Amino acid sequence: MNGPDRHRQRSMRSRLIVVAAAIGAIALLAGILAVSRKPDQVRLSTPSLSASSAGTEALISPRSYSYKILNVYPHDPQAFTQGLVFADGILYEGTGGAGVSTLRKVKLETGEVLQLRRLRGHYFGEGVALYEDKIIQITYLDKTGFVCRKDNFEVLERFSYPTEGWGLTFDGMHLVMSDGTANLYFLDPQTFARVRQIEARDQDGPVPMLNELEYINGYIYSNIWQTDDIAIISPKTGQVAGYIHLQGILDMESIEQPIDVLNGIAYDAEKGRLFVTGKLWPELFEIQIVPEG
Ligand SMILES: [Ca+2]
Repeated sequence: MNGPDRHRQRSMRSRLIVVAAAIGAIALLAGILAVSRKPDQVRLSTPSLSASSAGTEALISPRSYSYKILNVYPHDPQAFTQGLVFADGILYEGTGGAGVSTLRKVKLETGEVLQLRRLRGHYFGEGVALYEDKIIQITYLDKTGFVCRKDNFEVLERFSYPTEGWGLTFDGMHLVMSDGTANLYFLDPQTFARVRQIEARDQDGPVPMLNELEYINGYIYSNIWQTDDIAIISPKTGQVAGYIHLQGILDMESIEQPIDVLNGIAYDAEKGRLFVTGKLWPELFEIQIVPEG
């Protein structure tokens, strides 16, 4: 290699080093900006963990969220809420109880029941999810799900699954189902075949008692049975990215009737509204989640 060629090669190497250094500086700056996002800039339903950080999620403690009540709506105090979803400007609700389980359409603002289907016999209604023009309702112990027309609740078909049925939601591709353990099962929405499953985990291990579900902006929100907490779960890894603590949301001093636990999460994707309620609760809340600490 002669002199000029060596010089050109050295000069090119210098330029490459400068370019690489510039790219590194830009990447570092972007990283600093990303890390310095203030907590109040975290949008509703968007935990601080990104999908790209899924591999490191196991090392990070779940983030804590509190809540702010934006609106309070009436809720049927006879409704043992097991499934809740919002679409078409109304709530679709599945209720449980032996002999009294229902599927219903509910007017958000008034709590008025617009349409109601009673489940026959011993079927104990659990989670509900919408898929295309259908609403799917699972049951507690009968390993049976019902596929109904969304408009008139006519039963189109039944399907079975091997576990108990607790919560149900649709993530845009699969139905996601809970069964009271820490597992979430992803089902083909047409054949109901199990495609895959994940285990919800936080820094202390598996998180069981996953109950009513709602898929919101890339995460699965799940009531934890017998608690006032909602877990925000990565559908890729099962890692719990955050907990929403809803202690005190229902003013117990003004409640005289018997009530049961917090259960029921619905999301109005169009307007970004998050709704929660509970079994036999006389109220349903629109909330904003607020990062703690
Ligand atoms: Ca739901």
